[in-house]
Amino acid sequence: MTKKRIAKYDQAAGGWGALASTAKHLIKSENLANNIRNLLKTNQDYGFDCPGCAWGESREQGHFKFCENGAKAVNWEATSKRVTAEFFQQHSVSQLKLQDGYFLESQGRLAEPVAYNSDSDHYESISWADAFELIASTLNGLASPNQAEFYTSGRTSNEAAFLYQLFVRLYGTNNFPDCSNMCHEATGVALTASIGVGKGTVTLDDFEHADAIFVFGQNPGSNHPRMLDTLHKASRRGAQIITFNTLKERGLERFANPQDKVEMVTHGSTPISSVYFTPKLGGDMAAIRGMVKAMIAMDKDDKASGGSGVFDDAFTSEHSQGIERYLEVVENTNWNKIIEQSGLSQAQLEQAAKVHLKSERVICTWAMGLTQHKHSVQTIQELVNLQLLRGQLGKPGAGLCPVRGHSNVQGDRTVGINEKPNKVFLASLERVFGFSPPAESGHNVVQAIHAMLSGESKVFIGLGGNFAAAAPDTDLTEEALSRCDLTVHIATKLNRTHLVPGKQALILPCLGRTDIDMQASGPQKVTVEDSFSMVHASAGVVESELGEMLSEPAIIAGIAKATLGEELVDWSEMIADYDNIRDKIADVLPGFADFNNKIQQPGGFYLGNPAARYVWNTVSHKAEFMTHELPDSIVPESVYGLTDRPVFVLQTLRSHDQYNTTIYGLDDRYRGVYGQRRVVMMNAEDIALLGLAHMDSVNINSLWPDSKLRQVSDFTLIEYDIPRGNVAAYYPETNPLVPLESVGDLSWTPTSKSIAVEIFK
Ligand SMILES: Nc1nc2c(c(=O)[nH]1)N[C@H]1C(S)=C(S)[C@@H](COP(=O)(O)OP(=O)(O)OC[C@H]3O[C@@H](n4cnc5c(=O)[nH]c(N)nc54)[C@H](O)[C@@H]3O)O[C@H]1N2
Ligand SMILES: Nc1nc2c(c(=O)[nH]1)N[C@H]1C(S)=C(S)[C@@H](COP(=O)(O)OP(=O)(O)OC[C@H]3O[C@@H](n4cnc5c(=O)[nH]c(N)nc54)[C@H](O)[C@@H]3O)O[C@H]1N2
Ligand SMILES: [Mo]
Repeated sequence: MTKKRIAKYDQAAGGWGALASTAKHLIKSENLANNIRNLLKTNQDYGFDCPGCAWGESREQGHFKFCENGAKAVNWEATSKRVTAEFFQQHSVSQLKLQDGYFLESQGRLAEPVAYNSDSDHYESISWADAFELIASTLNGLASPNQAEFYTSGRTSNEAAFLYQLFVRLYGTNNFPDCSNMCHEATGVALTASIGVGKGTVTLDDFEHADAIFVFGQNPGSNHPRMLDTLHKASRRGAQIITFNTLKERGLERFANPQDKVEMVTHGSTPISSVYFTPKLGGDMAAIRGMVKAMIAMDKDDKASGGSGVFDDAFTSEHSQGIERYLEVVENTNWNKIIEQSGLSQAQLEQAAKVHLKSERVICTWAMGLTQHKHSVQTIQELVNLQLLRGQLGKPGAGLCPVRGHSNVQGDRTVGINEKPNKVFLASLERVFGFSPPAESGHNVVQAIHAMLSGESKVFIGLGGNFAAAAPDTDLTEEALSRCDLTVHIATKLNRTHLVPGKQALILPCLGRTDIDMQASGPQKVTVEDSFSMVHASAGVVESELGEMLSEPAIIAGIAKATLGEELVDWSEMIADYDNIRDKIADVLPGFADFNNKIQQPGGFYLGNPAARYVWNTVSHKAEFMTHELPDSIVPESVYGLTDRPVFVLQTLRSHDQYNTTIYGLDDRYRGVYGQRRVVMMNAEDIALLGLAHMDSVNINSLWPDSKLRQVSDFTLIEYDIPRGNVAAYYPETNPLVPLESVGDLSWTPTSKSIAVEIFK
């Protein structure tokens, strides 16, 4: 572990620093040979899909296709350390609860199934058969299938996810809370209403043709490092990259590509963003509206001087609906409100508008900076409106690109992990499997927590993930889990959630992406879908000591067989050869015809996107201009009355050394934070206003109109280049501050990027 210190990082992102860090994490992994072998197979044809992020793979040959943070993810999984029943004999659950997440995951891979004994407060060895029987008898003993919650985290393969949703729907519920509910849900909701499909419209090739790329609310330097490779190439061929980010993220400023021999030898680097705007948290809707308002003025000027205007009138009249009302509402939004809410000047927004107008082909990308606010759906729809006005959908080099998080979160949705399944999908399941699946909506993450708290739901099953740490309002979420009759965790590593058992609890160890998955017919592959709707195969390569671990599909099949028998589905046959699962996916989902053949081709196949072909599956069969007023304020007005202290808006975000709740190390190199995570970043003038000083130890309280105290303490206040009134701190340490009731309109996503807080000594 490095020593605690704060030191500004002023080099480019990537470069030798990234290689040095990769080497450090490799060496630390005490499984060096395997890990190097693993890295060489990452994202290669016939290798495995990187469990890091959902960015796509370039088809270039001869490249290594992992990044510094992908390497950390691979190393972390491929450790030779094992957590066995003996480990649990030595440590009670109460003792383990005192440890942090870093310690828990560092103990190694979970190696055998264990069951919680509440008398001794220890997990103890249990056979797979007994574990499956305990789950089956508990599920079959519930008064209604809707009393169980089936969570999914987005690393799960298409095969495991499809089998899981099939089992759960046969059992009788749509209670599918999943990580997507906390992530890109707003994207799905917004895009479905606007353009008739909840996914991005671009492919990786489009980035080679874009004249401008607008990057909203994401930090690719840490979270999608392979995206920097794409932006680096775009920047070098002269494309404009316009960034909107509350923080000056190093990777979006300058990048030295470790794949570029000249840059590495000369210690050179490439500027990434041509223009970098730092809006206030939650200010992007106002910023985009400002751009459109500026464009309207330019359109009028142009037409007045005999031009044809700046919008793509041919596109909007043929393909869209609702433009008049939208333009009227934009014209009626006054500049003061736009400037106040975005924190950007009129001149800046006019400049951004001009870059957009000068570019024939524009891609807009975004991630959590847009999706985790109260008005996220409205913000994303505002962005769609901007693109529609200029006809930036459907043509090469242009479109919408939500950058997904977990490596298969998009695929999981495609194959049916959805608490609000559409009718066509359900009808298909019914046709193929001969049962009528439940039609009423199930619970999302926040609804599941409420249901467990109230006693309505009694069983929680987690296919991966770390629910207790990732969900909002940590105290309430832990309380919810502990009220269950049974909690079950299918996982690779020990985490906080496993230490919040229900009355009974199981931890079931599973294989990861890098492991060889051997079934009756031989070694298996699985499939995943990336942010660009490319579906491809992934197969583990490393022979290691797997103990009693089973694959995710095998565990799901075991639970399903014990609970439902094999009348409607031959679960054993399904897992003997995953081709059988894929044949069923192909029967159910139209885009997957000939699935098993298609994944033979290197790079996989493209699922397609109707909106990218001018086919709009909306009610009107046109792209919709969805029109909303700007929000009155970013956090509820009522919180200002709750305190005499100044109110700040807090965003909770990722460091460079973590994968969601998995902490690899305590450094956040590009932000100059070393050896610690309990820091809160604040503007120097705000620190002075509070009468505090850089490096002071502070408490943070969140403000919400209920009587619950939500507080984290012993945070170090650090001076940071961040807009006044905004602060930033790491997730999951600050999840206790996110009120369960504070969710996005229509999306139910916890508002992790805009929490009202007060900060004091
Ligand atoms: N190494 C690594 N890779 C990952 C992950 C990881 O934890 N580690 N997580 C994966 C997952 S599940 C996801 S969802 C993605 C997350 O990828 P990101 O969305 O990049 O993740 P965050 O760290 O939440 O970063 C949010 C970014 O948006 C900015 N931001 C926050 N609020 C606003 C706002 O209101 N407006 C604007 N314009 N900017 C804002 C922040 O300053 C920050 O740069 O990454 C995936 N990849
Ligand atoms: N405050 C705040 N909260 C947030 C966010 C935020 O930005 N701020 N981001 C949200 C987002 S975008 C997301 S996606 C969620 C993430 O929420 P989750 O997906 O629930 O969390 P992870 O930390 O990714 O889960 C890590 C655990 O997954 C298990 N695991 C790893 N690999 C595998 C595997 O191959 N199979 C199985 N079965 N298990 C595996 C390991 O046991 C590991 O401990 O968190 C959300 N929560
Ligand atoms: Mo995510």
